[in-house]
Amino acid sequence: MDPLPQIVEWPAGRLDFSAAPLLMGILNVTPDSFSDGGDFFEKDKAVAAGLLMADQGAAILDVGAESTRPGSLPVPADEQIRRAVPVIRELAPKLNIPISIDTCNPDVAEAAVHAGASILNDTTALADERMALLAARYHLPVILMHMQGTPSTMQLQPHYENVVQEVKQFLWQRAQYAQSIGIPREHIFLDPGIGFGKTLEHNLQLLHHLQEFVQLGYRVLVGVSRKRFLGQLTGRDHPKERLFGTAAATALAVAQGASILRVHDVEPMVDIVKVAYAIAFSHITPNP
Ligand code: HH2
Repeated sequence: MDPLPQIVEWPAGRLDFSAAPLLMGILNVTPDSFSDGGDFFEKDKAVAAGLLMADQGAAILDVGAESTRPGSLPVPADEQIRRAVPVIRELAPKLNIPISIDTCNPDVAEAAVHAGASILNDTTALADERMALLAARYHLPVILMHMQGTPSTMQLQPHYENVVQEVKQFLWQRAQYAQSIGIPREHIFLDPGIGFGKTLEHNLQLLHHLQEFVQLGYRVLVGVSRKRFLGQLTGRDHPKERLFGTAAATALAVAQGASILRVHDVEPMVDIVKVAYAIAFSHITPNP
């Protein structure tokens, strides 16, 4: 397969992969996200947090208005729009990095795009055809994530014969589908969906074999930040105590070729990504 271009451009944005993997800063405008629910529920706090993450080195800002933590229920589209759109509308003109919208609802996605978002982060990998058509129509990059089940029940009894093969096959098929409706390969990012219908063992298997996902020929995004499997390994019950666990998993994902790391704590992860990437790929990122 041809190598992917270092610079990925689309009408409303651009990502430069030439120096090092990129950080996606998480901005949850929710009252109930698993680690930062309520922290950025007010618009002004959310905008300030977004600007800070961009300043700290985030290359993408991922705005989400619906928690997908285990056991959570869907948030109606109009409520997601009420939460996310004012924040995106205010942030977009102030940022020189793209905003992604973390939703599987096409109405939310379209409202977010009209407000200034230009990447679709879909935890259901374009299960709703309208998401795919939206991405194709506006030439938007898409993040295709794997999830077994739905957030409300996904952690009850996750089961796979071979988690790595099954998740890889699913993502490959979704990527083929995305390309078949006109989304180019460099606009497709694959994500194994750490914590989405997976036991500790499943998460570790996926992260251990991450390189196999990179070998599918698409860029890979990984979201380990503060997640429960880190608490299971370290005994740290509070998500905000999982910074070092996040750092270890992030560094090892970088070493296996991940291109985008979705994180809450942008500032420390900048250094972690640089060092991990330099060691793994003998690539020195110039300091500004
Ligand atoms: N993880 C979460 C949400 N969205 N999107 C992608 N592509 N990959 C992920 O791993 C991922 C995601 C869960 O984390 P967070 O947004 O912090 O929590 P919540 O869903 O409770 O808002």
